[in-house]
Amino acid sequence: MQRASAIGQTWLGSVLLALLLSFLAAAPASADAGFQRWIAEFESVAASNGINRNVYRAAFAGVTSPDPEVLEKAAYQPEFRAKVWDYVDNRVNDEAIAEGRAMAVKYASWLDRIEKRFGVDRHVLLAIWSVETNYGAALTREGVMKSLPRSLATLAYADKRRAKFARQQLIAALQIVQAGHVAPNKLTSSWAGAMGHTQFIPTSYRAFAADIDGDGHANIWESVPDALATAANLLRKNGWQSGRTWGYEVNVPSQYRGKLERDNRTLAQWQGLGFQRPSGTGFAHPSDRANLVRLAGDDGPAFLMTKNFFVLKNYNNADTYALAVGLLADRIAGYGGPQRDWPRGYTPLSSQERYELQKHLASRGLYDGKIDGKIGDGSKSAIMVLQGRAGMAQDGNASKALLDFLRRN
Ligand SMILES: [Ca+2]
Repeated sequence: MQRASAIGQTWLGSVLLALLLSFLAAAPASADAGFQRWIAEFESVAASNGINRNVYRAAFAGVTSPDPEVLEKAAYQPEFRAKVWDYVDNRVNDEAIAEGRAMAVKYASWLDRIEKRFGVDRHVLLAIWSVETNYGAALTREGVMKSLPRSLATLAYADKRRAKFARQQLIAALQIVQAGHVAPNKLTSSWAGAMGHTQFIPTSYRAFAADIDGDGHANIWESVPDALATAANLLRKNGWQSGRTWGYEVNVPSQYRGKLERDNRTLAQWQGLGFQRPSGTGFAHPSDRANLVRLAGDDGPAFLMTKNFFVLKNYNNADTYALAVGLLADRIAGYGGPQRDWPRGYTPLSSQERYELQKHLASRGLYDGKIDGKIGDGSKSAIMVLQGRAGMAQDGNASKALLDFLRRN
């Protein structure tokens, strides 16, 4: 998602937030006078930004209390520091690849038009759509998308660190409503204000929204073509190089183990140093410049990252994000994955096996989260409890050995 950089939590902040959450939980939902006063007062800020009173009131119709779930999510701190392969495995897997290929067929003619207009590779757009909302599935999943006015007003009112961001995004969102691009009652977003199939925050929507289906509105909430075109426009305006790959895996000559990290050279120069491409992927020109990136050290795959990798980071400023999008795009396009595996230290599971693992954990009463084949904190905690009971090392890994153990016991 397009978002502000992560905001650290202090111990004191967590305590205050916990107190606030318990207060919110205790107070009747309809009786938050402070919040209602905030909404009433912010109307003049909106007015000074050109927002019409009727638009403002329609957007806040029925919003009377902060959303405690928004504050919970804002306060959430991951229990485990995700390893790069956990992050990649959860996003680049057989299910996401198959769905991406199906979507490439379903939206082929729209993707032709989007590629022609913006010059951005269709497989990259499909991969972004997958990573952001699982091809739109997250938009209709209970509790994921919320009222944008309520969510951002909650952050502006009760989350000091995000208040400025929330106020700015709220104004931009109201401008989008006022321009008629979305009805006030359809203005939904993630808890942090990311909207639609490709998760744009309101200011990014205003900068990059594209209407490819030609109805006069960039409807990223309901029109897949508009959402993909908007993502393409963001990449193009940030310097996407048409017809070029984002990067590719290389074999690192032994004398350069642990060396040249992030060095910038042309691909011809890299080749001259002995860096070889082990498998075929997208096109790059020998004069293109690239940085050497190893996200798991010398024991994991190494990549030469070209300009488009860094353009992808405008979407979400994390190497792991851009890598997952790039790898998924390659797989949807029919290329293989990295030849060198991640140094997981265990044999990973297929998507089907991950579902099976979660079902085993649920049937033992250890896991009550969603059976979605994604190994997040909930699944990892459940695995660790199980490992503890079975006298195994509590590494939380969703391994083939663990699944075999569950099948036997
Ligand atoms: Ca449209």
